[in-house]
Amino acid sequence: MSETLANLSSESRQFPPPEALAAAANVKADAYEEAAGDRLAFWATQADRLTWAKKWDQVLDWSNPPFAKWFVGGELNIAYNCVDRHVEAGHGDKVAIHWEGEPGDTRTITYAELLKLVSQAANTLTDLGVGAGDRVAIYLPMIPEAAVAMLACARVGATHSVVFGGFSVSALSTRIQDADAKLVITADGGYRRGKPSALKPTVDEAVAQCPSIENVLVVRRTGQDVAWTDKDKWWHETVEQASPEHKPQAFDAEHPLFILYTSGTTGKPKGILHTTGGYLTQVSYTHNAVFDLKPDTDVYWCTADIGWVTGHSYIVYGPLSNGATQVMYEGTPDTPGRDRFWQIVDKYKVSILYTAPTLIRTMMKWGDDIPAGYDLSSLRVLGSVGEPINPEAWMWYRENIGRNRAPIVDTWWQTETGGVMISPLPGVTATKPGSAMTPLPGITADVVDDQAQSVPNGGGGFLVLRDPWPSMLRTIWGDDQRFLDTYWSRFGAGAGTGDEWIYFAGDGAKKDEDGALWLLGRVDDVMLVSGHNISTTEVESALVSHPSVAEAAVVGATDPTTGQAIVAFVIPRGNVDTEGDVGEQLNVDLRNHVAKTLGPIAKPRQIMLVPELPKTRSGKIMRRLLKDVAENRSLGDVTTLQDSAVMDLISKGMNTGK
Ligand code: 6R9
Repeated sequence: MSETLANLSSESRQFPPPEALAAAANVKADAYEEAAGDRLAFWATQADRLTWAKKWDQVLDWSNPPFAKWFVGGELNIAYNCVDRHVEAGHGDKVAIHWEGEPGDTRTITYAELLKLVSQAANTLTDLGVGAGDRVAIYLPMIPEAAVAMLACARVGATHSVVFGGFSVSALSTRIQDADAKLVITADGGYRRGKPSALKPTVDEAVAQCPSIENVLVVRRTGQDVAWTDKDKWWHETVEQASPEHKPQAFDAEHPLFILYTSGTTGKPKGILHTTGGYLTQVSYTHNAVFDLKPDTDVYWCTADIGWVTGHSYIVYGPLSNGATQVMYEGTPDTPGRDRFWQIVDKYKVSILYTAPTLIRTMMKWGDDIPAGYDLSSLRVLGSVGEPINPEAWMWYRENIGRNRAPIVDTWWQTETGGVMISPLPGVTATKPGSAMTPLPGITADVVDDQAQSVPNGGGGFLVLRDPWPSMLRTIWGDDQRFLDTYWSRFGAGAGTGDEWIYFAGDGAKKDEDGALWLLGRVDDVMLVSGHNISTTEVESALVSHPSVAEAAVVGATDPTTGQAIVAFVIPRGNVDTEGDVGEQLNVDLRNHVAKTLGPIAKPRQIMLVPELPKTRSGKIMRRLLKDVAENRSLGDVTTLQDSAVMDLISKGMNTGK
């Protein structure tokens, strides 16, 4: 790369933590010093949050980098830690999950009931010949059985691979084949956008191509008709009839817990492998620290899908290991109305809300008056994850949802990191809108140049992680070489330039004058305009700061004069007129607005006003597809797209120049 990422925008607003929250916070400022003093001792202390059947002998074995072993010699059962021990401690009647189905049906599941369900499911897995070392694919909607299935796998030592319900036949079958799974757990369907949406036909087609699958366990959710094969078993005829007694067995700290596939931009999906003791230690610690969870009084709600790592770490393993009471919601945010989220917050008195920038921007587009109609006074901590949150969206979240009271934690992490790595602490950090701020205690993140040299404050470059952390990925399933090549060969010992092993995250970042970290998007998406590297995030944030804009995505398209030119796709706010001359004028205004905010080099060549943007199921904008449109190419792989009709709309608009 010719020069470090251009660092164009600046932000001076800052919000200190509320005093009462700071005074009672689970984690205070001294945690940073404690962890900096002796990092391994710090993580050993956090591992004591868990109940171990056998204590470890060594905190970290890094003798064969970058293949880490944490809590060597330790043994534990994850499901025991997430369920049984809370019941044993007398919290059996406490609500674990307030589940809200999309059509309005509800279920309340206490920890004692969860123990029964998980034990029954574990017994069924054993009956079906699934045990330690086997792989199970889970393809379910957001119903409690999704969490139960994951915990049951963990309980018997089977490694789960959750695939987003709604992914295509080919996405599902390649994941089943790569992991060589024995069992699929699925449902007849789930509810999305007000109607039942079938899952079973996709599984049937996929399983036909996957000889490794011996059985398919089917939850009846919608009651729709399903075709039946001799591999199929109903959940209610097996699990719900099984014995509720199951004795958990302890597994080694490095026993494989799950594989989760990330698609990346090219090539076949990478099966990210996580193991047991280090993973649970870090997700439990970070869930407690970042959200300041008070298990006796908080009602926590993470709006992610279980098919995303956020659902694994911050719906299932983090919250349940901490004995939290949480809300789980099946459906879409606009069913039956655009107020569904705020109605749920009000109904369950949610106190901690964890959601994604894409949803915040969508809510912004729908208008301030929708949340204004609800009592949101229960909310005390707000979280964001998945993409950089534009300062404008951050301020909207703070004012309209947090009512200028609740601190926002913008949490940076990845499937690969397992748990949150960079985030404010709600009782400690004075936050800046749009910044993930600083690495958590026990984490060493840095921003470096091409030569792996740390950049000074005010500089930009590549985000890296310098020391191993407990919930780090252990490898890419079945492909150690790809693990080395993707994450460890760019800098440091993996590249033969030093003794240190440096993890390359693939994100661009900058340090501001105070050393706070600002994430700038994927390095692959960085645009090179007349020799300047410009981040997609900064141009998008400049666009979103215009009062007419709800959401924006920018890409670099090949250009004969500048190498690449900036093409922006913009969704206007709900009330904005985009017809005829008014639309033309808005287009000119927006281009000028970016030039004024960031400098003339960042002025988009072209702006497309569009009704929607292509997103993954986890809400990330798929810039790769927009680039195909901007460069007039046929579209690449669309199998992980949330709604494939969106691309037709955008391509049509592009061709007619609208
Ligand atoms: C948890 C998750 C990882 C990529 C990551 C980065 C982006 C996630 C972010 C963020 C800026 C944040 N990302 N959180 N960028 N600020 N708070 O999203 O995992 O699906 O593997 O994606 O998401 O680009 O590298 P995953």
